[in-house]
Amino acid sequence: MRTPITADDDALRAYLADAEVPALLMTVAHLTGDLSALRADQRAAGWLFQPQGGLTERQQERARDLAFAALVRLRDGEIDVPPPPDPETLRAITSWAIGSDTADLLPLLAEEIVPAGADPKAPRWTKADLAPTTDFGVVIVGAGFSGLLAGHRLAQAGVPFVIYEKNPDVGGTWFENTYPGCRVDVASHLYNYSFAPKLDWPDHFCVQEVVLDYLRSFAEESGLTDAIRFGAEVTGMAWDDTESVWRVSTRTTDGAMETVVCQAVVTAVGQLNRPRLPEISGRDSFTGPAFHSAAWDHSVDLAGKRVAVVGTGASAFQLIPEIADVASELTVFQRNPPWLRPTPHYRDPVPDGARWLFEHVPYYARWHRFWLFAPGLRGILEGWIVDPDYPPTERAVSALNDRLRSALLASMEAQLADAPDLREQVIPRYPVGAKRVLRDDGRWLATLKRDDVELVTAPIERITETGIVAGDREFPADVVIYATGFEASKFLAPMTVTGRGGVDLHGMWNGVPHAYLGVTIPGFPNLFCLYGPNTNLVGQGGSIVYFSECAVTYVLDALRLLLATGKRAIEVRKDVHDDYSAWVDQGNRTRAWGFSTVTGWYSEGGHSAPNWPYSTDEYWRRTHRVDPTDYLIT
Ligand code: N01
Repeated sequence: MRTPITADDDALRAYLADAEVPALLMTVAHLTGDLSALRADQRAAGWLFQPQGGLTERQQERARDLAFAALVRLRDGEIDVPPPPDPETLRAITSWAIGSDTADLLPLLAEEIVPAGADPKAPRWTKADLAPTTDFGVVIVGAGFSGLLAGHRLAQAGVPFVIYEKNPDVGGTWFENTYPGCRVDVASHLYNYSFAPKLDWPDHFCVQEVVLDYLRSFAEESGLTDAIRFGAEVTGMAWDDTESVWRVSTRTTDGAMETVVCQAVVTAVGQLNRPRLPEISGRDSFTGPAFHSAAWDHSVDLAGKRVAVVGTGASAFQLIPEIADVASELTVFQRNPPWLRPTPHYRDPVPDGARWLFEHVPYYARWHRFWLFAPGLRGILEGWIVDPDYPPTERAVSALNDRLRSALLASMEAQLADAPDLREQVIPRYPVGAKRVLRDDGRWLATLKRDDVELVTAPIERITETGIVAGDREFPADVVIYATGFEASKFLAPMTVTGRGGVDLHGMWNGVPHAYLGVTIPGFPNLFCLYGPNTNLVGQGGSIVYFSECAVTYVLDALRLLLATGKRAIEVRKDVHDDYSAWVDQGNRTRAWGFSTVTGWYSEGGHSAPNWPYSTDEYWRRTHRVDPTDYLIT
């Protein structure tokens, strides 16, 4: 919550030195109502990728001077804190910031630029208003980011619910992934609920414990903890056509089984939850400790050990630099190298001045969030779109994609000047965006250059009792760590899910999962998925937390519809679902990950089950309200 400004002039100047200047200028225009601050020659032309939007020192100084004057007036009571911007002002400020007209984005943006404490996405109805006597309860599966959010919104609407969580704590992936170096690679200030922003994130990209603490505090403060059954895994659910209820089977950690009856189910089990161990011959013969990155064995002391890590995805990228400092030797087995996006402040703390600004300057945190979010609304997506006339290859899928490649390549080449031999191994041979682009502050390549670290790119042939064989060598190891990712395309596995007429969901999907807006599935009434099929963002800006908010808004609206009509079941029409799925598949086929043949979880077997191929605002628009004509309400 914001606290009043009492700082003297010198302190104000010092705080402003740490500002994100484009966001600061937007704040100044809003606070003062003087849009002349938004001069064409003060625009952040490099807004998509460059620090401070590419503003020169001179431009930044001018902006800080304006901000200083505005903060002094605010502190001295010469101006009041204004209401949120009217549509015209919102359009002027945001269009200026990103260099294109934002008229079509205004309803979405109006939810973003709000006073501290506002929650414009909260349901504006309660069950008590709509259906006070209807027996209606919801089971939520999972107490991670999405499940807690769903619980919070249902509580706001007065709809009874219970959350089943297989772990002994909240957090989901942020509880389970405790490997050294684990941190979020989406900016922390975006990686929280829009209505519960944390203004004092210690780092720009916070470590796992801090994200987990945020979720624990949220659960406590929202009163959700009592509604969570910890240590209880949902093993399956079956729709009862006669009663129009779901029968949900659970198993506790001590083996007790239970079946609960509810009117609706919300699954919030994540896409990246079930670790995938590689199918490599001899894997079980290794006699030393071996574990997956998402099930870290903290009882194993890596100090002085020869450690082998399989994989160079996002998890390996974070843990390898950490364990290189402890292990006596580290061997890294890589199939495909990652593209690296320069992010010099990736491991830096948020400077004191910036924290002060977040906590004291009205709306600054909101404009800063918009600034982080804006690439998802305009800009980034275009870089992944396949241009059939280009023509696309495994080097690049469009001229813009090739320019991105050149920029990332230049940053890598600069780091490889003293290690030319590594070049062949670490420069990807697939288009930028076909796999997750990782945030780079130089530590990755610096680690691979170490004398006690060896990068092996020969394919792994087998695992022995004492090490890993690749190419014509055996690499001895005391410990093997599998940073080999998750069963991202196996949605809702290993639960059994049975819908109308006893249809088995996994059988119906047959390895190709789809859901309308990632949320609803024909034949499976009153079942709602969060972070479901095709809702994973590929660097479009925004965050999965934002997508979950969109999906939860949609789920609540569907429940509103159901309760308001007095009906018992809401089910997406098959034709609507199928048309939508075809549209999403077509989008994915024409993105870098759909085009490229590189391996990875973005696209498997020629189909992308996880990814959303369009813009963030497209998802917002489609999930903002339920169109009743899309559904059968019976
Ligand atoms: O998993 P991955 P991850 N032999 O699937 C390799 C999120 N995340 O856990 O590239 C040899 O990306 C595989 O090789 P290849 C984030 O969304 C977020 O690292 O497929 N190698 C790859 O190198 C991320 O994208 C954060 O050719 C094998 C690696 O293992 C997602 O989680 C942090 C192999 C798997 O990489 C998954 O990341 C961490 C085999 N048989 C993760 N099988 C944040 O910061 C697989 N590989 C928020």
